[in-house]
Amino acid sequence: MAVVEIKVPDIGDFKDVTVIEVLVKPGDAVKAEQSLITVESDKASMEIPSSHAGVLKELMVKLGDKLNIGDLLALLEVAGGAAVPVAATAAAVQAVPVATPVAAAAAPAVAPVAVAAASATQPAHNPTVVAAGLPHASPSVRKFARELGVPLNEVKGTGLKGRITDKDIQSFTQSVMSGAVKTQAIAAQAPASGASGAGLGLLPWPVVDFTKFGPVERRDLSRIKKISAANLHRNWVMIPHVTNHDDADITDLEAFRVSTNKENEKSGVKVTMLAFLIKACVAALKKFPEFNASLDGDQLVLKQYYHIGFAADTPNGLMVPVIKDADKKGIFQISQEMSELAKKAREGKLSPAEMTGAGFTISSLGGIGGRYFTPIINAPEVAILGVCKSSMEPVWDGKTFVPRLMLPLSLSWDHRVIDGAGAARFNVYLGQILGDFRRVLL
Ligand code: CAO
Repeated sequence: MAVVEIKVPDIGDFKDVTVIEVLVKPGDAVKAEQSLITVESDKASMEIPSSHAGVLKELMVKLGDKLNIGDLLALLEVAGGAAVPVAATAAAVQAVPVATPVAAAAAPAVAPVAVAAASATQPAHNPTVVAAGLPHASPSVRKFARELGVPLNEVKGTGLKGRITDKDIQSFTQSVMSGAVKTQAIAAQAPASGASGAGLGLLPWPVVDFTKFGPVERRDLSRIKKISAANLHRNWVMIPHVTNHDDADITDLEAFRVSTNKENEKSGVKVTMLAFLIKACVAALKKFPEFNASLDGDQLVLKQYYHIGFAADTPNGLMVPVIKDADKKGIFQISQEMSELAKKAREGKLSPAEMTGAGFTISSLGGIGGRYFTPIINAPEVAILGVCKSSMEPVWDGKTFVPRLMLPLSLSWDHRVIDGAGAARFNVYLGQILGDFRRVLL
């Protein structure tokens, strides 16, 4: 028997993360890669796995402890002397962003309809409430709460020493549901102007037995889909979105991209249109800084860094890796990093650090098709650019129609921060850069 020290692996930029869950106890048989504890920063919660298989001899951490990379977590007795560790790197850490699968926001992921009236057993959900101390709940209860999008810090625990139980989660959900129904009733009595602004007055979700109409198959949503669904819902409902559509003439840029790829065939790096779009967006963000910002109460936080997220379609759902400091990188480096990050996203190996910090996001469906769409802003960002498939179109040059390669752009923006004129200017400027990249130098 050998004793192995299990330490906190590389968890990216996160410091002083709090232990919110201890998933094992001394004497437990632990498998390699089995989660030992859950830690949480303001951006993500992460399960930290064991690098070895063995029996837990001693646990060095407790709930509420603050941890950093390299801190000792546990001592593990492993069979024989030559146990081969599993790489407990950040990639092995199971990260669950607090907000979208990429973007980070501290608000709990739950539909704002929950702000409505509450039942007597559970207080109304309030997204601004930050509970003092850590909510106590077992891993299975936490999992249950996560699946339902219930913010644990707002649930009153009725178990031993205030622990939250399955029942508490159920009654919280019921209170939210009955709140929605009550709001509907209140809305029905309210003056037509709806001046109070309270509640959404929505109908309850229809409950349908689909088997009455034909055969069906039930499939569980993936973990990522569940998280992104709750976050997308919040972002869609809480942010007053407007989307401006425009076209950019990329005829010359595409010709340049194709010739660059031909010249550099042997380098193994394929220059993508998305890399040019990232660079063009950086230039536009520099000219219109309010697009690279976040709302914090009555203040706008203007970012002086240029980290650009890009949506990646993966078998498990949507992920948004982030190209950090895109202003300091060239097209080749951005293309290479993008292809590495997209590969990691598809393999489910993105670390929390690789998914956080974006100031602006691009969602490109260009490789797939379509004309325009309305992308949902990745809170706490205030704008997102959607890009569709370019196509040859007849464009009037003042004398005649000429064939030009046109790229459809769809910019969604937060009307609390940006107004229509600013958004139109952003798109026009972006189009000018994509039409002639020399403008970046001006
Ligand atoms: N117009 C026309 N063709 C385009 C294009 C555009 N705007 N953008 C890319 N293409 C073409 C490329 O030229 C390439 O063609 P070839 O294979 O002939 O060279 C092909 O589409 C694939 O493009 P790519 O390899 O350059 O990949 P990409 O940079 O377009 O996309 C990534 C990478 C990760 C963004 C993409 O794989 C992806 O996941 N897209 C989906 C994003 C998404 O789901 N967004 C929706 C979010 S909201 O739910």
